[in-house]
Amino acid sequence: MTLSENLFERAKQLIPGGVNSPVRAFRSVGGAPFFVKSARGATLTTADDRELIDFVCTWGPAIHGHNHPVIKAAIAAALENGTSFGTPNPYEVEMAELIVKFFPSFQKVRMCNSGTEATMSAIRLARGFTKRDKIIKFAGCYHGHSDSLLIKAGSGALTHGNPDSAGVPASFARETVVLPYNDCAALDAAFAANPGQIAGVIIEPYCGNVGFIMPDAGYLSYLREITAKHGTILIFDEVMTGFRLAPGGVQELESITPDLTTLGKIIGGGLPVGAFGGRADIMDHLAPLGPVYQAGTLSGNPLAMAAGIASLKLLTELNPYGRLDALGRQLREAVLAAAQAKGMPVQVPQRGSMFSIFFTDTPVRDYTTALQGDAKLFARFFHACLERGVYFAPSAYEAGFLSTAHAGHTIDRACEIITQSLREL
Ligand code: KE4
Repeated sequence: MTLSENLFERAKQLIPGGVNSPVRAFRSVGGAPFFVKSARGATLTTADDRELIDFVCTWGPAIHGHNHPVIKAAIAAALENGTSFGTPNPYEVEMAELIVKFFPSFQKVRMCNSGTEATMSAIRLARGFTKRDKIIKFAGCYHGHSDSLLIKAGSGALTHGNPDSAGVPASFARETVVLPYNDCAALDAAFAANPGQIAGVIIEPYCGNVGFIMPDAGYLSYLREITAKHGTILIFDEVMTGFRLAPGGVQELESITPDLTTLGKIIGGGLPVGAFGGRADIMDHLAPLGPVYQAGTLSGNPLAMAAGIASLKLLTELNPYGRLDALGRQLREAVLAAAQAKGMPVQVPQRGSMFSIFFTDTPVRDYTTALQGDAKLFARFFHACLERGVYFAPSAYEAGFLSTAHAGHTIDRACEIITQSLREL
């Protein structure tokens, strides 16, 4: 028995499924998860000393690679002064100023501890501000695990075949209208059927939780137009895409100004952080100024803030986005070439350092077409790569991520392994 196998057996005795987050359990790709004891750059080292080239990047935060010395030093320096004060601290102010600098749509921002908290709070704020109850989300988009949003959700919920989680009261689910992504007619119909009732629309402007899916030209501007027309709050969930695809996220790439935005992952530099923000007239409805309550013991935690500030400052210093896109294109070309050499249908949507691999000949543009991908073939591909030292997300419905640490020999080696794996599938 390997150390990972032993750890997994022990974990399963005490932790449901042996994991603290379902998608880690390998249930949709088969086999048992490995346990990681350390990570550095683009590499994970398992409990059994296997080195893996990592295309999950802890689900997005590790844009500079794992355990970056600058981020590590920032955490160590903050640690000298303590771990948590439960009072305002200087780091929170610096983080707020950095976020507002990168995201012009942010007039005010509130820190929290996860992407789930950020989206849950943004939805509550939209409801409190508009005094309406209904929200719109999109099939396959995943916004964390708060009740109103676990309806036709992506990521682990979709991976495990329960996009509509048990335990969500029907009364809650009724207030969530689920629409197909990339469908303007569906938006028209939903607003016509619920006049003056839609508090907010929450969307992953580029989807990263049903695989990686980008919007049709004009879709996001139509969404902005129709929400403004109906006094509905437009929430861009950029927990994954914020600072990942551009300093100012998708809203910078697409020149769209949402009313609220949620952030997470990269802004924590690998420590637990979430944030939400946007129009001041909406944000000022939050306690202690207004009637919408939201709070958190560790919100603005000094260690997490220090790590996130270091991560964001590194992005400013390095401006890695062109290089990350080149890495993404290199990986995309390798997959396309190897699959085409076998006459294997494959789609590899990619933008910057985000991508996914769908085994289908149908272009993937929403939840329905994503599900047409051959998940069984993906599982075989996943294990063929893992055996050779490349780790993709253990699900056909996740995005892959690259970091600046993948450059050079690492991406070349990974492309060789991917090519070999596809050839021998
Ligand atoms: P967290 O609560 O997991 O920090 O963030 C929830 C969330 C919100 N919005 C978007 C767009 C997200 O991608 C996420 C979380 N992403 C998943 C990966 N697809 C987290 C991995 C996991 O659930 O273990």
